Amino acid sequence: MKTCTALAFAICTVLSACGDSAAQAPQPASASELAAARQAIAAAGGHVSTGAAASGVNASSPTKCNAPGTQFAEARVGAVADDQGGTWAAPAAVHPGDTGTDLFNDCTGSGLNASYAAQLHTVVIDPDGVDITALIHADNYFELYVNGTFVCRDPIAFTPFNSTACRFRAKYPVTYALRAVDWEEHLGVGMEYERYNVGDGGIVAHFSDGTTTDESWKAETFYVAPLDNPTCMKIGALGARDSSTCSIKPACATRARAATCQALHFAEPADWAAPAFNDASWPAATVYTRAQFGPKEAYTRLESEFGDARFVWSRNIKIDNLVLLRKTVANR
Ligand SMILES: [Ca+2]
Ligand SMILES: [Ca+2]
Ligand SMILES: [Ca+2]
Repeated sequence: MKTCTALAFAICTVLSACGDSAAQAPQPASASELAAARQAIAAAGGHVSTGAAASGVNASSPTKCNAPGTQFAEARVGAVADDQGGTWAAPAAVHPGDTGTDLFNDCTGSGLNASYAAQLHTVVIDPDGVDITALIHADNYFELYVNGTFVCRDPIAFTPFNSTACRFRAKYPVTYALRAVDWEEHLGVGMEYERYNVGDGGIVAHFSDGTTTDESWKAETFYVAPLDNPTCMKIGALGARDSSTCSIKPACATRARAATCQALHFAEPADWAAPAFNDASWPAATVYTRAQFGPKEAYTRLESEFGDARFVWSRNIKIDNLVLLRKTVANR
């Protein structure tokens, strides 16, 4: 049942925002409020693109799986232009470095890898540090940096879902930094499958020094899509981004209208993973329930090894598609 009043019908028709949730939706903002919102986003470094990339290239990820019948989607990266002539990788550029050791990989591996511990090699960051092993499961892609140095990346950037182990030697205080991407098929508009589904993200990580993902981490979003209008993004006093009030089912999220979908892009600071980077303005990571995250076999088969690590992301697990997460541990 549409909830538009006669008076508001014309506005509702234009915005296509009169679904079941429209009763709770705020009144359309005035032109001056929208202009102020756009100005705040631009001042915070936000850039707007519209529509999907025309093409993409493989994201250093498999082009097929060994096992027939696996739900495979190739991870590709496209380029979209913003309204000021800038170009952005969508959903994200991928670090060219080494992949970690498979914990679970039923695409290019043989499923559960019971002998992963014997296959680990150590990335030496600080020669006088301690050896720490990370177990990571991401929906869909991660890169791990420790004390500002790249350690490993996810070998499968899209699907099927997998999990990965990486070992490194680092000295306390240790700054953990995860770069996480909810991958997409329709590059630049944050959607997947023929039905233009708005996919979701999430990541869970356990480190052998007892550090786990939880609300004590910081998490900031750098690519938000799909959006009917980027002015739904709220910018905090210190510049933190909050898309939690943006629709997770925008009207543009259909095959017919996807070309009108917009995206917000923010540049990743070159030193974002470094210990000295100031993440004071970043929001705390949001913890998601098991039901919200929906862990797959790549996690559930290893659940006891992940211990009490929590499923985390930024404040919008649906449309925040590139999320950087950090935590510094003083000592263990
Ligand atoms: Ca993956
Ligand atoms: Ca998404
Ligand atoms: Ca996903």
